[in-house]
Amino acid sequence: MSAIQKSDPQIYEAIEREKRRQAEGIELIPSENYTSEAVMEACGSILTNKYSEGYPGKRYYGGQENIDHIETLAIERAKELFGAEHVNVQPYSGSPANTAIYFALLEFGDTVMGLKLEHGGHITHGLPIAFSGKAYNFVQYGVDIETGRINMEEVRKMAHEHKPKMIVAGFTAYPRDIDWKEFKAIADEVGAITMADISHTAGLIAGGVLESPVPYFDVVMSTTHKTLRGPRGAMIMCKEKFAKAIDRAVFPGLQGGPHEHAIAGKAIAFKEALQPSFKEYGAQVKKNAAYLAEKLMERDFKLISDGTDTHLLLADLTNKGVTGKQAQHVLDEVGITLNKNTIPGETRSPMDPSGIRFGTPAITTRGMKEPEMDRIADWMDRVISNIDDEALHAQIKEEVKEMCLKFPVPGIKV
Ligand code: DSN
Repeated sequence: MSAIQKSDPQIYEAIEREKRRQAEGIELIPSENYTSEAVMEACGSILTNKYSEGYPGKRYYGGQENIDHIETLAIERAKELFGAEHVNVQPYSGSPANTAIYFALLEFGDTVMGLKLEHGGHITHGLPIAFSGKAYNFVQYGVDIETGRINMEEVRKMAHEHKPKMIVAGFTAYPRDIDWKEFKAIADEVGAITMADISHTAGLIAGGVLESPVPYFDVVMSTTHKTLRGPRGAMIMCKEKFAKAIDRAVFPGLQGGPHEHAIAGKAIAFKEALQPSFKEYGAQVKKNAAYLAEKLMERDFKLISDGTDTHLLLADLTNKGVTGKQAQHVLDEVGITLNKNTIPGETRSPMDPSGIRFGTPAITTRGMKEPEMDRIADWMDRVISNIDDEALHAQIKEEVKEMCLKFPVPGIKV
């Protein structure tokens, strides 16, 4: 980083501080991870200089021999990793990818089913104030408030009543595995297109520890930077019959020049995910999350759905007498980062909700296992149960830092 240090000391200092924060703290935000040094090198490479509108072999600019090779490698590796018929690796991120899918396969005003945001969906799954909710007639299903799980009979009933053109099954705050086959069966009963948003679980699916929707669903998209551990960005997989529509919707429908530095990073991440070690990673992410859930429930944490099948946990803190916002703030102070989150049946505002959302992808990348989950559960409990005890917080902050420094973060030398 000597070039940044010379040319822009303010940015340099901020990056150095962020490096320390990442190295010395416990990252529990379930959508975050530590990508490899190889991926970061690609993202910071000279590929950022190139324009390459179009697709491999069909570009609108010259000088594409290397770019075409890189993008083709990314596509081929993604196909192998997920067993997909067609892959588009150009979406800038998850929201543009979802928007491109709707643009490709729906008309404005069409009826679509998606999970409510406050029950674990996403803004692009039909939030009324978002583009998805304004451009399309989203009918939103929820989870059963008692069990915290999706009630597939409810989904079936709604599908038969509303006859959606598309059913979206995708989640940002749902801790349980998804019954893809049942979603597909319901969609077939009403003639709906199936779309899966596996942004959160793609790494676990690639690692073989969660079932994949790819064999069943028409379209499956994912961000590439969460459990998949690649660079920021997204990808769309689909059945061959939708390939042309998806590609046209991404470019020129929605985007201009693809970010080839990020696409090179995606290609590298897909290669990494094809290695046997990635299966071990996926299995440990899941084991760590289940163990953390167990240790927190022993300490009277109320987890939505009483546990997790994935990397993600959602806790209702009402019985602990603190809000999600307070917990996020006080845990931040000791170096444990997670996010406040609404819970199913939320009665508070999204800015100060009842819950917290957290998970194990990033800490598992550092090599943390069950003994560390035990310590994390203990620290979370003591901090949340003593939110005004500054002396305790200072002591825990030191303990957190000491443990973290034993588990290196890729690309950060402390
Ligand atoms: N922002 C992502 C998450 O945190 O889950 C979803 O887009």
